[in-house]
Amino acid sequence: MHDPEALRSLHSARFHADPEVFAAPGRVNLIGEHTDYAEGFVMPAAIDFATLAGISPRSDGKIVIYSENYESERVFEAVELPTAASQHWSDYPLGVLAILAGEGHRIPGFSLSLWGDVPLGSGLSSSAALEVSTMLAVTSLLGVTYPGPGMARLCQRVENEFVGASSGIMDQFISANGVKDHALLLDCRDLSFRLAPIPSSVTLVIANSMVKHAVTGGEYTSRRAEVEEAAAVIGRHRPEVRFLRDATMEDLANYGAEMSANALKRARHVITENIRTVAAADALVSHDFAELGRLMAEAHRSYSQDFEASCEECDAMVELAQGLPGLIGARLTGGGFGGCTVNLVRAEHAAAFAEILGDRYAGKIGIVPQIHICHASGGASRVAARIQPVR
Ligand code: GAF
Repeated sequence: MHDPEALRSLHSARFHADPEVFAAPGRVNLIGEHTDYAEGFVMPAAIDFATLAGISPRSDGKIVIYSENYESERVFEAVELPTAASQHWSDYPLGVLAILAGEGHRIPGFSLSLWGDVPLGSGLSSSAALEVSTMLAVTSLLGVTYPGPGMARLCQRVENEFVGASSGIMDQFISANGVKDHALLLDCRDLSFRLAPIPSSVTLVIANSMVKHAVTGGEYTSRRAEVEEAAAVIGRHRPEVRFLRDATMEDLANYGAEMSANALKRARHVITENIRTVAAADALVSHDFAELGRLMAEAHRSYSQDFEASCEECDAMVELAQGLPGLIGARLTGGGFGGCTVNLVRAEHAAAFAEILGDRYAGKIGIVPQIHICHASGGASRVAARIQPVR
């Protein structure tokens, strides 16, 4: 992660004020894809890529937001903030302000600097990191504290209500509540979770196919609609089933013929994925890596064939990892249609694994991938306090 002191210096030089600095991580999901909005299970870990947000108050009633990544600044009157998205990077911080204003907070003037190293559009939740870091910074300025799960819900509302992406709770939850050296088995129904330690002998190797993915795009939304269609069909017969979390394979055998062919396949993925995700947490906790790898392989097949959310490049990245020394399990991670694969790899083999996988992928696909050796990190926090009085 970038040095918070560097963001502090940048902020001080730009705004002549000393900021408090907050960080929120991106995430990788080990297993449990498109299950969060079906009130099911996911098992993500926060990673050591993050967005940093530096904030200091202003007395002129303006809100000035600077992104170092985009080298772009936007200026607003605190009393006249935009109420709709404009397909701009600033939608995420502005969405945070809109949701907080809707919660009854009066938003004062401030300067905000943002910098992040979560690769954009790679399925590693750069947008959740941006929302959560901004949320922490602004609530700290307001003198308000939200518990981690509540903050995650507010940030999910930024996506759903302001940005216009119909995403679930996973990304914001893990960014706000991640625990160093652990994955979280999260129950997306009540947000309870169980910690699954990732032993130091196991490394997260994240391989970026370099195919861009977008949650705001049509594919994510249409998959979600198909999942909901399947739940609605089952619910006509069993009204207690409102989400696929409560559906079974027997329901699909009984009522699948009443669904569109796509809804049936999507439902098969979600129902089996929930079972695999809980089993994978047990396998990780009990160090049964053979079983964990088997479940990840099955999850990838289901995600690719039933959910049809992979692509040729990501399938190749998973395929090319097979048989490499140290591999425990590999699958496409995140919202799908591009982005990254997650590879659980024995630590002593991680560097060689990354190199060989990169070469194999470049040779086959003709694109040089970015491959990151990551560790499970802690969730969002304040990383630097204000040290000088504000001028
Ligand atoms: C994206 C969404 F933002 C998450 O809520 C989740 O649905 C994921 O895709 C798929 O598991 O990251």
